[in-house]
Amino acid sequence: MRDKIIETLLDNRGNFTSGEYLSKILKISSEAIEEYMKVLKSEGYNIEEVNRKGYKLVDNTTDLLTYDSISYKLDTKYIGRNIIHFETIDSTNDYAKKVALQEKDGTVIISEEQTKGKGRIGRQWVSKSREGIWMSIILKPNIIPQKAPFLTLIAGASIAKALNNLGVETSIKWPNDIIINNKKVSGILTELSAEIDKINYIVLGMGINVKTIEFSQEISDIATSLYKEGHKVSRVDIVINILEEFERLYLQYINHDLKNEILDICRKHSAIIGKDIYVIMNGEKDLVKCLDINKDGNLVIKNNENVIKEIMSGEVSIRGVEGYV
Ligand code: BTX
Repeated sequence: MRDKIIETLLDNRGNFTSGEYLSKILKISSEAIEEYMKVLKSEGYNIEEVNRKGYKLVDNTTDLLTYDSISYKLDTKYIGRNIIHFETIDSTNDYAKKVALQEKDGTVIISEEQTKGKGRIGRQWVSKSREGIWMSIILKPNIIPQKAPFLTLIAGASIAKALNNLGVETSIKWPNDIIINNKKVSGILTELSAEIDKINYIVLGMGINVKTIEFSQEISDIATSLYKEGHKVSRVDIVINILEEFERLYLQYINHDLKNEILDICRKHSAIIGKDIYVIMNGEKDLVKCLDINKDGNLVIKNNENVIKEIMSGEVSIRGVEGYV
């Protein structure tokens, strides 16, 4: 019933829906409608109520990242068909790992805020309430564990493509950052649970800064958000686009081992191909030239002795010669 009320308000977005109409089509009393409205308001929906006109969803709360707001327009087979939404949580990746075995393949965990958002190798990911998209996708593909790191590239490609669909140009800093204006607008954290020859589950975490205007001093030089760069895009639309793009590219990869479109997006949007970059590995920092991303998704570089090498994603960090990219 709750879902039907939201759906009706969404169908009538921007206009008032009268209580009488709701009680007629949903076949419940106007008192019951009032009770449901109270519940929805307590969940964070901003519902305007005007005597004799009825109820209207105020636009900015159609941007809550709930199952109802997202599933309303989502066109996927199974990625995001089950969404678990929190107002606040420690980390969506940590929660996803706890429930991965019992939840369906393709389940999305999403939270308005993370109190312990994680980056790679124990780093922190700042995830303030309603300022961005903090979500994790639970995946159980029937592929060998060695093929799992490529999923980070698929995630990066789908974020870049999704933002591009919404009119935002980004670049990808291999393997796991999305960049605007030389600053990080999004990061990806892939975690894997596997036996030697079998994946139990993969948790693909994505953080996207959408509405933040002021970043803390520690990250203000390297972080940016869509709003800060002048792109006022709805969080719901971003999530829908990412899940749709991700499912398409992911199915190509796990079902048919097709990587071309993914690699094309990663190369076309690459922030580092053709540039001199620092590769930081095990505390060592080497200046190299970045040549390409190869068919396995590895970075091809030429070191200062002119030797061409392949670097796998994982524990490497990349820095630009003159700053973050
Ligand atoms: P990373 O290790 O590449 O980046 C983390 C570094 O980025 C931090 O050390 C800090 O310098 C900087 N940073 C921290 N917060 C932000 C921010 N909001 N925007 C830009 N830069 C920042 C990248 O790790 C992977 C991040 C994944 C985050 C998602 S959110 C949903 C999921 N749940 C979870 O706990 N993590 C993932």
